[in-house]
Amino acid sequence: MNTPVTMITDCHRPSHKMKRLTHEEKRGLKRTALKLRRNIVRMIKAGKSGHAGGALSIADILAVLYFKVMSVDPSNPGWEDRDRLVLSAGHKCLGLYAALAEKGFFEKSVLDTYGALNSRLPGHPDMYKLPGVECNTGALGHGLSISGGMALGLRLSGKQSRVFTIMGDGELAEGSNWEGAAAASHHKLENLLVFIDRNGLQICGPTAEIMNYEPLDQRWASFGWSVRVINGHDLDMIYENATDIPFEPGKPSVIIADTVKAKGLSFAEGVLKYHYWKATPEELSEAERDLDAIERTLLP
Ligand SMILES: Cc1ncc(C[n+]2csc(CCOP(=O)(O)OP(=O)(O)O)c2C)c(N)n1
Ligand SMILES: [Mg+2]
Repeated sequence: MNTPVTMITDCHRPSHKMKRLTHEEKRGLKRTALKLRRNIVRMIKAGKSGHAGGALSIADILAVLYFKVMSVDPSNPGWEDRDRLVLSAGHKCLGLYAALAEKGFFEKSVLDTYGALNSRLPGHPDMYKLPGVECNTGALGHGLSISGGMALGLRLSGKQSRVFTIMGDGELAEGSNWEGAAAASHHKLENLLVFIDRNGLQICGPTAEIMNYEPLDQRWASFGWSVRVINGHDLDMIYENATDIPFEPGKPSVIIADTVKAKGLSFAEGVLKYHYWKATPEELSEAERDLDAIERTLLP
């Protein structure tokens, strides 16, 4: 592809709009991301298994979005002027549940019902069961088009609200995404920001081997998007770029976030089988030890 790429790698683009985290804000967000990872392990412990890998790889993105970027009100989940988050890769829902619970959309004790019959936390998110879930996802490849519709609707209603969408790199194999990408660019959806969680793995192997869509930056740029590539665990980069949309006037924005699947659990990081973790008691103890070790690095 010969399309010019507007990509900025490890972005620190000088911009009058670009905001920065203070030292204290960053420490707070690190603690929040750790809490999200603890919530994810708590649900796995309750349900004995679940899609942990992809939930853990987006924990830092979710922490920054819910705790520093998005305008949402847990006491009024249907507030018309809220920002929306669409978890297109719905199987990563343990990450979403972890963030919504931490933010106060529901009691944390609900996390312990994961995997139980009639739980409000099903294996894929259900907006009719849980406040804060914006739409039902799980069948990959639908969230981007839904997000585009939301973003267009918000603009037509004169709202300032933004739509944040999280997709998996394996999810990009679904052809419907590329219709959604073309439509978002056609409609110049400046209020739409997509994160691609490029953890390099999908359900049954490396994304590049199962269905290679690289170079992602050029591909998205060729669809008319403004593209940036960042380290998806770098809280500063997530914040600075997520608060800088639209990256270019008249275009939707996409962040390709390089992440590590199952980030935070030393024995599981980048290991395929933790896409869906059937947890043994020993692994759960090890996970807690790993998270305790992270916590010690955050002590004052
Ligand atoms: C339409 C559809 N086809 C297949 C699946 C089964 N499936 C669940 S997760 C997954 C892999 C997704 O990989 P990726 O988007 O990279 O997510 P990750 O877990 O790496 O974060 C697949 C194929 C699905 N959920 N929906
Ligand atoms: Mg993946």
